[in-house]
Amino acid sequence: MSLLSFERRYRVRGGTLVGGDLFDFWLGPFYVGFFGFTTIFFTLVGTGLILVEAAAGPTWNIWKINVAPPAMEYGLGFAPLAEGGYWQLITICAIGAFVSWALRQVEISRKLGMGYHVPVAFGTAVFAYVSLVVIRPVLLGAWGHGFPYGIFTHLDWVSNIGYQYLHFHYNPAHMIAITFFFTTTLALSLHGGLILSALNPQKGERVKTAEYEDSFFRDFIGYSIGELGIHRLGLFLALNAGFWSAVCIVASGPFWTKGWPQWWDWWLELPIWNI
Ligand code: 07D
Ligand code: 07D
Ligand code: U10
Repeated sequence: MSLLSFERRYRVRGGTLVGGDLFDFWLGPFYVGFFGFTTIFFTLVGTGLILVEAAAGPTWNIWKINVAPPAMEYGLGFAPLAEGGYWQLITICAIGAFVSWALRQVEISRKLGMGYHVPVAFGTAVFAYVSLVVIRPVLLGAWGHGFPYGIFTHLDWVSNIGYQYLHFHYNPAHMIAITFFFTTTLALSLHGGLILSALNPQKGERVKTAEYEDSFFRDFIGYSIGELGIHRLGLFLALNAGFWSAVCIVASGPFWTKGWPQWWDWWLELPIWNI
């Protein structure tokens, strides 16, 4: 069935969470839905606010534009627009747009009678973002702990926060997150490589079946996780990468204020060394 005739068959009403039939239509290839409108709304307003702040700032250089969060003195209150208020409004728009995007994925999944795996996966990225600009700042008592919106300034923030804890690589949750990121890449490269090697043969060769794919890994490492299994594993690895990232940054400050190398002193303090 070609993609176009498939779309005609499945572009049917229903599955919406909000708005009933009102927003239940497509514009070109895009499903709109209530959350399509809210995505566009928050994106336009948020991007507009970045442009307003940029217009007031010293540069239009895309790498250097910066929208800074309020100074620490404002705590968890509202700041005047030019002193971090824009950052606060942009953060609201960003969360509005990201959550709308996830809910639009939910509506599309419902329409097609599919699982919610994609929105759950995107939800983990949104959670990581919210941990940086809401959860950690609230736990520390000031919006000023959020990261600034600028291509290079957000890198400066990551570096500065890293060195505030002396050596961020000693943060155990950061280690776990990094290991999951690296393992995700390893898994994707093995999976991408295996599928291409089987399904995209040289001219004149036959396409190979799943049995070949299984046999490759059985011959190679003695075990094949299987067709469904590799996708479960991939999702598990990627979700954990985002989740442990959120843990590593929320831990820094609210739950651990010294340098991360000192965290490992628990090892030296184990009672077994004192007997
Ligand atoms: C490939 C999907 C496409 C998405 C892209 C990003 C914008 C921003 C905004 C001018 C994989 C589009 C970018 C809309 C323009 C303004 C105001 C996704 C793909 C191409 N970062 N970060 C980048 C964001 C944080 C860090 C690049 C966003 C944390 C480091 C891009 C967020 C920390 C490095 C970018 C965010 C952090 C980067 C490439 C939000 C820890 C780099 C991103 C909303 C997570 C790299 C100059 C990419 C770079 C980079 C965007 C958050 C660290 C500009 C939107 C605070 C160390 N980040 N980032 O490919 O080259 O993602 O920076 O949380 O080295 Mg970042
Ligand atoms: C937050 C992005 C969410 C994005 C969303 C979507 C749009 C739309 C539109 C394209 C989480 C945005 C979409 C805007 C675009 C169109 C059309 C993703 C987010 C919702 N670190 N470190 C991490 C490594 C060091 C430090 C995470 C490695 C140093 C701090 C990850 C190294 C010091 C923080 C990671 C390394 C340091 C981190 C980031 C190596 C600095 C964080 C991934 C090899 C001196 C951050 C939650 C992530 C974190 C974080 C990896 C080094 C500091 C595990 C591999 C030693 C302060 N580091 N790091 O979180 O945990 O993605 O954030 O050296 O805050 Mg680190
Ligand atoms: C995977 C897979 C698989 C596949 C796949 C894929 C994973 C085996 C079957 C998918 C993978 C790929 C295609 C590979 C490449 C992907 C990446 C590397 C990931 C990164 C992706 C990108 C960088 C691309 C990003 C592009 C995006 C996000 C699209 C941008 C589009 C839009 C902004 C439009 C979105 C549409 C919406 C929100 C709804 C419809 C709206 C419109 C059409 C606009 C019109 C507007 C309105 C109607 C609203 C009007 C506005 C209002 C009311 C607000 C007004 C307010 C004011 C203030 C003015 O495993 O299987 O193969 O392919």
